[in-house]
Amino acid sequence: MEAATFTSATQIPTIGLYYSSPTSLCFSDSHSLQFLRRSSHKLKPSKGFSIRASSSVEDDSVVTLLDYGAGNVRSVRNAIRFLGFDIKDVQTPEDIMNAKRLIFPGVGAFAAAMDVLNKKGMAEVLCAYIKQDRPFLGICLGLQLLFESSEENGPVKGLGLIPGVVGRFDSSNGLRVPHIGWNALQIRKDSQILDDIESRHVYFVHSYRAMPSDDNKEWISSTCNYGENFIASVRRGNVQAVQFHPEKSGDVGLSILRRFLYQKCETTKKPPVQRKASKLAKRVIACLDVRTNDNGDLVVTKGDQYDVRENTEENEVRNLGKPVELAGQYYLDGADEVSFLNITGFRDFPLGDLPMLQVLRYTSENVFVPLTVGGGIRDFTDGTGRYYSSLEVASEYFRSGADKVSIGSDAVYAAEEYLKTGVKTGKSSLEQISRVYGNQAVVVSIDPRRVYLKDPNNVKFKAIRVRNPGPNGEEYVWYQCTVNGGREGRPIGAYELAKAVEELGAGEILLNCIDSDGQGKGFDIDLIKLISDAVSIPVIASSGAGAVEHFSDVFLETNASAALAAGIFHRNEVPVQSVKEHLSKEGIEVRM
Ligand code: 1PR
Repeated sequence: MEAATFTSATQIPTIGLYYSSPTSLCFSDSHSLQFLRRSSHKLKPSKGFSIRASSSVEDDSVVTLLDYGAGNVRSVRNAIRFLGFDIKDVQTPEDIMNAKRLIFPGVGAFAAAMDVLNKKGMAEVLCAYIKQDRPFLGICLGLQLLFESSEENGPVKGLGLIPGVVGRFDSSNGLRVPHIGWNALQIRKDSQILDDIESRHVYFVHSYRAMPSDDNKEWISSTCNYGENFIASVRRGNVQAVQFHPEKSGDVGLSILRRFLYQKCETTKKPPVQRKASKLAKRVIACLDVRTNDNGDLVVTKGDQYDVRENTEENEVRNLGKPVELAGQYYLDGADEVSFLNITGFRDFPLGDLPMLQVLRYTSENVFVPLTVGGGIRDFTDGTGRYYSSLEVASEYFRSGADKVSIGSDAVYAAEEYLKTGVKTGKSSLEQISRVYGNQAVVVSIDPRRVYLKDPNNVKFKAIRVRNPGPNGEEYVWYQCTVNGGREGRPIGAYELAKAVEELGAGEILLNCIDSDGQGKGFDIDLIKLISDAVSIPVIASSGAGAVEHFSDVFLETNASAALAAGIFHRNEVPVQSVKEHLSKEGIEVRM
């Protein structure tokens, strides 16, 4: 279908941005600035900028948000505020009926969400609001709840407005579940909010989906293919819902939200662009290892095989920039995700590390792609004897703007225990967090080191023949997991760990390699192939990227879903965009 754009009278520009300070964004082009002045929109100094609704809709510059308190909707709030709207939270069922436009970003599990809606007397009112064809935008679970029921821990009855049952993706044929990443939409009918998408990718993260059928076809505005065609969005009149996350889909996502919020604008046709999204894209992730330097400043650092200190007399911590600033830059450069690893989190208590939480808060105000944070996620008792569960630590990270948390050392201990006893206690940080926030929100970061072997039978862990033999000609290795930033080797291999954490509830694996870290000689293809073939959750290849070809190598030779780099991006050796252009030229689908 053809795309549309806004007429000049109510034109809503595509906004170019640059960072002027760690916490603020500014318009980069005069057109956008002129637009702001012309339509008397205000700049909000503390939040970078904001567009007020234009005078014709000034009274409508409030969005009602149905946040039933089950999890993190901070990103949706940030995106709404970024677009210049104020938020009114639903406190009572009447607030739903009084809404001029309602956004429902469902989070958590289907059953828990229905339970809250029913208990608060909101389910019935929500149905009435939607049946009256009032402006509504459901996001993710906010789409699924419109259906009759879900198989998630069920069957569980939904709102019953759309015929169909929400079921789990079938992973028995090797499909990686959760479906995480940037995928293409097939637009099925006119859907005003999707008019700017054309053939560009949007961000999905979910394990359950609704399927198209004759009974619900009049609702479907787009589908997406992931192993099968599932419903990506629905529309009937003023009621819309999307399975993907517009608040995490970069500028495309913001334009979807903008179109929902500025409904009164007329549209005109826009010529189609050349971008072609057809399937799940391989992701390119920028990683920021963060720690406090010797002056007490939080800096982005970078290790050489995990040694982050300069090789000088002072031996100071390598300083490659400011976390918020760099994260913002990578977002503008086209990174598909940004990861923060608090690399000394294992010895500091993360909730005592307020600057890290502050970094997340500032970053999430202006960066609209997924943010992962890791480091120090574990149960902890502080100096006063107060106990904090790992779930509380993770919750604070989510509240501060993280979409996923990454667990390193604590996942190793949990996997060791599980392999020893064969019992899932449900008490590990991994199990607790994935139970509450879903496994798509939990990444396990593995820090393995090569241990060379002459004979693979000499070890009880999975050993493989590698293409680069060891210092004494050894042809085999096993990959020993480490904890505490590589300081301590543990009696478990990366292969055994990966399989165990998948069973314990990890939704994704961030696969580092200490030997390759910071070397710029390419990813450890043997390791990445081993792990990405062993598990059915997505694997992020990490450590060793030094040139664009290393990214194509890892995607062509392994089943990695994403590739992460740090040093080459921090030192401006290779921009994110060059990596993507190269991958695209090699026929590997990426989000452009
Ligand atoms: O164990 O739960 O507290 O988590 C600590 C986290 O911090 C883990 O995810 C661990 O990987 C990370 N970490 C700990 N120490 C270091 C260090 O470098 N001294 N960083 C560290 C790990 C590895 C990558 C790096 C890639 C790409 N950093 O994330 O960014 O190797 O680098 P490159 O492209 O420059 O080669 P816990």
